[in-house]
Amino acid sequence: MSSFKLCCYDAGRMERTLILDCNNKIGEKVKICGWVQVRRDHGKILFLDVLDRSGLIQVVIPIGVKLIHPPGVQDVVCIEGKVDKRPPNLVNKNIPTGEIEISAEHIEVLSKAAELPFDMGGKELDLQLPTLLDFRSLTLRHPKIKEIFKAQAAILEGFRKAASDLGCTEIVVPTIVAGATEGGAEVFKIDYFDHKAYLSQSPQLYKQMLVPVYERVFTIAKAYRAEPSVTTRHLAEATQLDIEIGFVEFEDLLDFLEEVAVKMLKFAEDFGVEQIAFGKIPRLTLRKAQDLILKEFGRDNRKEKDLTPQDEVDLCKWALEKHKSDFVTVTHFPTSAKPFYTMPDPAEPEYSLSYDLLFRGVEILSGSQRINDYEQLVKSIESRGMDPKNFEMYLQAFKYGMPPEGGFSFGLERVTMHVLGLANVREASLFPRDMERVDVRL
Ligand code: AMO
Repeated sequence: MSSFKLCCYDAGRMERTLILDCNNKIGEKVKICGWVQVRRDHGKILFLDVLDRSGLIQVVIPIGVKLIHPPGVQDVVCIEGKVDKRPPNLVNKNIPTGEIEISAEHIEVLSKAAELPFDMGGKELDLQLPTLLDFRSLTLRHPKIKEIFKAQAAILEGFRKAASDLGCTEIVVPTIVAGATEGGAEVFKIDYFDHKAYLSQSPQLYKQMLVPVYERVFTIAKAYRAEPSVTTRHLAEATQLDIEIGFVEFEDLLDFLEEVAVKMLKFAEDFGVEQIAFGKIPRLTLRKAQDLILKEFGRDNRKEKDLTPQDEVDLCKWALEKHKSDFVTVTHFPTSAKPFYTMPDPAEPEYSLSYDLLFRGVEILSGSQRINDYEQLVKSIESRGMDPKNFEMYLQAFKYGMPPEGGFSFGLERVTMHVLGLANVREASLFPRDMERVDVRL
């Protein structure tokens, strides 16, 4: 006799089987637990699509069984029943459990969900971005949205692997800091007891301080930018994937950054990523890149100190067409446009030993060889109107022996956005912060 009830978790019953493992249990009785994704009422038969961390399965609640409160969408359920093979004409080739279904015998609702503010059952979640973010803890459950952060987890794993392969030690650095690192204006001030402090704009200074300790380091760090503009590519809180390496020359750094980018993204390729063109990555100085923009695209931006967003798009178009590469490396940005720690090119000091990596039309990484000479670094800080006293701890690292060194930083959300072809960087952050939102709209 079948029994159906709405009740609390009953610990004495069967052990849970993961949904995907039901494929190996045809004809057996199982208990699955998960969320009701979709409910279909077909006259007297009720179908539920139930989802757990391993996958989704169709559950059939047979004819003749009356439920007083049939489970609804997003209810958390545990269902006991028999695993049946589906008739050949009802096989669903789109899911790994498409050849089976569960014929329910016992249903517990562990947690009842309130009525949803919108339909979550479709293949796509067709919502405007503000609504998608207003209901973030709910919309993250949708299979299409979940995929984004599975891909992001793979990017993180790929980065960690590539950094470890280079011999880097992982470090964790502070986000409460005494000063701005990347430039004065875009920094959040905080009240720190009776003092002023700042939220870190990047892990830059700390990763450099760790070079004399471990020689090669990496960190995955939060970076805070008080960006006053609302764009599709800027967040107020971003995640940076940083590497810093001692005993290197400029060309080595270019090799390393390209190697890490390729390894990291190859690792993520299996996670819904649009196929990436891994041709040999072209390298251009900023001036060569600007000449190319003039020649190929007819825009004269040779006086600009940086690439414009359209330049980045066009250079990537060119790289894909001519070099079958979704990446381009651009080097030698003007020294005056770069942070104080950037090494000027000894051959031409108004340009620096710096680089950006562009990917599918946007900058996903930047970095440089650093000034490693103590006196030169102090002068560089002073030349930008800053006080070396505010960098005392940082400067110690250079005073007591710092090899030639350099590094780079990827923006995790930008990488995620562009490998998946998302329209807005906010979609690539679990809980994005911008001028208008800290979870809720401000
Ligand atoms: P930079 O400021 O260029 O360099 O940042 C490195 C990378 O971080 C990402 N990023 C952002 N992503 C989203 N929103 C933002 N507001 C944002 N700001 C930066 C970008 C960018 O390429 N310390 C140096 C790196 C170094 O020299 O090693 C730095 O922070 O993808």
